[in-house]
Amino acid sequence: MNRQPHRRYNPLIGEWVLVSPHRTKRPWQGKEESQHKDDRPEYDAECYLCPSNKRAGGFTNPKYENTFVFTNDFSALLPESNNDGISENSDLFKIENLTGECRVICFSPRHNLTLAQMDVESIRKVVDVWDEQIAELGKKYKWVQVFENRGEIMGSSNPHPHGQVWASTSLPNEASKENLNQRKYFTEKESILLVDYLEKEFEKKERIVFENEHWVVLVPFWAIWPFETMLLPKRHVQQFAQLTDEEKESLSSILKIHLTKYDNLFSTSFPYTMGWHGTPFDGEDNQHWQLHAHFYPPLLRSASVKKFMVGYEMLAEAQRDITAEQAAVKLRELSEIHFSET
Ligand code: H2U
Ligand code: ZN
Repeated sequence: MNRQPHRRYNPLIGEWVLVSPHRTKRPWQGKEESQHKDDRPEYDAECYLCPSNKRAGGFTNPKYENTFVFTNDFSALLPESNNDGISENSDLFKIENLTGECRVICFSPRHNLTLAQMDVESIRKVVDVWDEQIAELGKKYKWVQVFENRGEIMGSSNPHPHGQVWASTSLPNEASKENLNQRKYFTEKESILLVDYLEKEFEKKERIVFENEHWVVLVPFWAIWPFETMLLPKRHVQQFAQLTDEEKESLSSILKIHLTKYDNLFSTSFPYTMGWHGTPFDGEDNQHWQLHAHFYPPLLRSASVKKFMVGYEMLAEAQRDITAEQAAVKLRELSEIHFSET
């Protein structure tokens, strides 16, 4: 299976990925991302997110000491929208109104850190903010998307350590696909898709990267991005609010290790988009849901060569060269000590 082209099915979203392991030997004369030396100061007077600084929206940040959450000054979703004039619901033209909120989460007052470089105690504060934000926004909105866009290559607009949360009255596409597929599996098998999947992965041991008492990081069988991973609790947990204090503590420490390994892969501050998927807040009991985080990093073979989702990917289906198993081996073997400290 490791050499021949094949397709793998992603049961979580109901889509296929083409795997072409024999292609890893092809020469590369394409784009190489320029590498910036990370010489950020601890505090940057020009940064919109540093404590006490003025933001682009005109507001001034408090002199925060741990985390700081504010409403995005350029929110993609708004709590009130008045779209009465443009409602349309025919077969070919549909418009749906939605409301929502977008917030920015500063992970640390220190401009020159990343989650990977923060200590476990400070990462725990970020975990608690995620927890609080999901609980608070979940009271008002059906879907709460916590995420982090890291690195210039991912379009992150600011190097200050931060993430975002967007909440909306309707389920976005990815949430909707995962909801549907997990529900279908639950109805047919009376068990939970990702819980069953994890059990099988523990038997096979081919794609597990790292585990601690409560959590596991693995490269999913159906991964699309070269070093894509999922982070899952070892027991059935539907939503953040169900995590115990101990589980949040060990989540903080597995995050530290996972992100350190990522940085060590190409000795660079590893870019990625990560985010949490838990039950929708739609009033259903949603037994079929299993909480998990996705990590989608774009780098392929070095700190400067990224994978592009173009051509066949845009027109036909996602494709990868290095297999999920090969990626898991690479990640597994990496040190848990950050390269900058050795
Ligand atoms: P990204 O780095 O992932 O783009 O996130 C930064 C967010 O911060 C972005 O959504 C917001 C941008 O709208 N922002 C503010 O709300 N106020 C500012 O002063 C700068 C950036
Ligand atoms: Zn800053």
